Amino acid sequence: MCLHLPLFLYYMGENQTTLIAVAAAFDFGGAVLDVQRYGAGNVNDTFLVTLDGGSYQKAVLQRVNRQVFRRPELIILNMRAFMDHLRAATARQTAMAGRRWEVPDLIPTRDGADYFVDNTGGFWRATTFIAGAQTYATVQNCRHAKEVGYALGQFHSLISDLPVERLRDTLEGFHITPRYLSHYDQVLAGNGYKPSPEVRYGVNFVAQRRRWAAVLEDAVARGELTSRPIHGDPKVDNVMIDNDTGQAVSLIDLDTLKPGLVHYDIGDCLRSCCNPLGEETEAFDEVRFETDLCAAILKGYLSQARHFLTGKDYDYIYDAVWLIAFELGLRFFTDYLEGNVYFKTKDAEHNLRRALVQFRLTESIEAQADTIQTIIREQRLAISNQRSAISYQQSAISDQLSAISDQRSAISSQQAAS
Ligand code: GN1
Ligand code: MG
Repeated sequence: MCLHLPLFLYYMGENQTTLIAVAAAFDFGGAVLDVQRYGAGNVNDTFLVTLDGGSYQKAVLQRVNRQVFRRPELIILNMRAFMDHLRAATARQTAMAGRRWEVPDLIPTRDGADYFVDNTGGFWRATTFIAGAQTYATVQNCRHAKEVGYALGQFHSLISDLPVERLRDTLEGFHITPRYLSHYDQVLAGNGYKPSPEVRYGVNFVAQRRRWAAVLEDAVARGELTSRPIHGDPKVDNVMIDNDTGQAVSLIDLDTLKPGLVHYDIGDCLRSCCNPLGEETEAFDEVRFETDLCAAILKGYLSQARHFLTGKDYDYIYDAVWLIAFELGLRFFTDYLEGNVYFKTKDAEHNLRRALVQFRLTESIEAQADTIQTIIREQRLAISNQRSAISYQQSAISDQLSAISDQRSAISSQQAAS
């Protein structure tokens, strides 16, 4: 049975009937049985659709937050550009790697469009569900961490030859820390906040570190780092792990796939995965950046990313880890001071608690700066040693080939002479 419900139902709020009616706008090829909230995104609303036969058993339905993404159709354009590029590349690379890798695909509406806008202006899109795999809110162990790193490396590697000009800017200013800082200054100047001890701590915290906020943007201005296609949000929750093999099989949530620095992604992945207590913990004093997890993630990441990273890219990895943790703390803190207008919250203090977690994490990164720098240096050295070993072997092979060719010509001159 297929459900076709009138659009006025959308005005009734977000109940089953409403959601089923929205889902019925998409061409799943089967009847919609159920639509349930899914995942724990801080910005968009995500639902899992269960279907009765047809082309899919399950699908993911999302309502894009239009307060955040002012032009959600750009997200769709980027997803299309990405998928067109990836189809060929994924087939090539997974065949080479001999392992599963999947990309969530857009499911069209019954009218053949890539998205559906409801009567209230809600912007919906549906994507394929990746079966037999799940995401985790926190990293489970070093093996999991290495897989998360692999997923980001695989993603970057697959899009490293997608011309960045083909991607639109879906979220202007995203990860440009100096912009978050000037917004914070404006909010703070508006002084509509309670000067609690936590707020005083946050204000001091930001004041002591603000001079480093432009570290990556300054490197861009000097021409040391350049814009490339990025994921934008490679936190641990966005990496799908195969239930049987424990291997990463997809990096989902493509809303912030756009031009940026790979450092935003590397920093975000590390700040998210090396914090085993997760973003939502309230055990602030126990928040720690785990360097063993950091080493595992980088190992997984570099196994795929080594071929496109430049020397300058390596130079800024530590700064990226520090900066993105600081930046997310600043974003949560600003949102708290502004009255929680950006991130979804459970209560009025939720963003403040999240900010404290990221600030503690930043302090832990600072306290272990030498260890983190050493991990990066050692992995960089191992890759460069492998490169020299390969180039040594290549030159030995080429010497042997020229010796063989010399012998061949000597033999043929002897034959010609006799
Ligand atoms: C937001 O919506 P979600 O959970 O995928 C945010 C990210 C943050 C993340 C922190 C568009 O991602 O930048 O790192 O929360 N996304 C946007 O959990 O701002
Ligand atoms: Mg996201």
